[in-house]
Amino acid sequence: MDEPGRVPDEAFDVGTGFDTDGDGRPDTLVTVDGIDLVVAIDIDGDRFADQVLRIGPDAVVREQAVDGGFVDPDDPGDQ
Ligand SMILES: [Ca+2]
Ligand SMILES: [Ca+2]
Repeated sequence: MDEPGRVPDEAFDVGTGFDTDGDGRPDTLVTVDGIDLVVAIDIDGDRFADQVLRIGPDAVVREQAVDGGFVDPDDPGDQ
């Protein structure tokens, strides 16, 4: 089990999500992580989310880095 309140590091599979652009393939997954609403969006059609937005109870939208190539290389997480 993952720790509660924590989104797994692996890519979001949006295959169970919504098809928002009508091309027949799911591209957007909406889920809940603790008190945050998480919206995962697949942009390039490979079924894995390229953009993940977290919307907190304060309605502030935060973009979460996704392991898919556009994570900031200066991410201080390794320090
Ligand atoms: Ca689609
Ligand atoms: Ca993708």
